[in-house]
Amino acid sequence: MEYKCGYVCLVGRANAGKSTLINALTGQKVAIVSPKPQTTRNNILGILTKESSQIVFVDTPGIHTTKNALDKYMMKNVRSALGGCDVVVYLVDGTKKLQEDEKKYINNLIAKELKVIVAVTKVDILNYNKVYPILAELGEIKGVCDIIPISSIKGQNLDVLEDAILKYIPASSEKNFIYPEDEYTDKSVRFLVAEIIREKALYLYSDEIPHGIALDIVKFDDSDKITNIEVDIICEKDTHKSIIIGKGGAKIKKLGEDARLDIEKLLGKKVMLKMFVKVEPNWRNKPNNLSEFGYNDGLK
Ligand SMILES: Nc1nc2c(ncn2[C@@H]2O[C@H](COP(=O)(O)OP(=O)(O)O)[C@@H](O)[C@H]2O)c(=O)[nH]1
Ligand SMILES: [Mg+2]
Repeated sequence: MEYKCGYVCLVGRANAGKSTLINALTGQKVAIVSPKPQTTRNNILGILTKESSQIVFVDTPGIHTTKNALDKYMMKNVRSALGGCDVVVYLVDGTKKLQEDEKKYINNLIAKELKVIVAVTKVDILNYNKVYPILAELGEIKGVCDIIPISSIKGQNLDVLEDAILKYIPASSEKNFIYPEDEYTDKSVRFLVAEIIREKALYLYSDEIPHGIALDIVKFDDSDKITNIEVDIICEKDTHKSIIIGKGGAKIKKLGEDARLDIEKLLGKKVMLKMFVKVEPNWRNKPNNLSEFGYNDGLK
């Protein structure tokens, strides 16, 4: 029997659909998703184990220009993921025009001798006339292994993508899987809980507010029938704090309700969720704050 095991890095611009794809491929919600850029801040592993293969997908923050220390941390995550992978899947948003800098980025990956598969995403909301020119344009890039139109939401062509990936994953006659077969992510339950709250905040608040939020889980008590969780919501300004709380506490109540339902799904238990809003000016530029809120894992 032949076994395959390796790392696959998902990269591409913000909103291309990386996190939605990793969730679709693993069948689990490992990464939060929103229509806003910079939803994903850390590298997140999604592990797909089958009889004879284990593919470890790495979801990365979208490629973007850096404005603060948190942005720089996010771009370090992308570089570090690329360093250790067997295959790169570069996601192109099928609903947008292909940009020159994306072609350049793909060419750079190929120049680094990485195996690059390009996935054109969101084809469920595109007609054939729109997809074809993108495929033709991508086809002109020399050295791309495969170009595959996909829809993560409708599950279209995900099997084709998986087969294409497996072609480039190292094989062995022994089953040397990296992770236990029942594990689907490297992230802790606490991390996933904080991410669920951040996802709900991305939908609930507009403009800069959700981008300036960090979550600090100060209590996580799983010993009772009900899991008790206390979370500090860190924001950058007093004005943001009052928006987060809302008139008479209405907004934060809604945030808590939305998040609690998903956290209960994740834990399979009832949850009591308490949230407090704290102001930490300019935390996105302070190394101490960044590591306190989970955005520092010794990346170079
Ligand atoms: N219609 C459609 N929308 C998608 C698909 N994949 C992602 N999206 C949407 O695109 C937006 C960005 O997705 P996300 O996975 O967060 O992108 P990321 O920034 O690359 O991780 C979200 O609103 C998703 O629901 C897809 O296959 N079809
Ligand atoms: Mg993402």
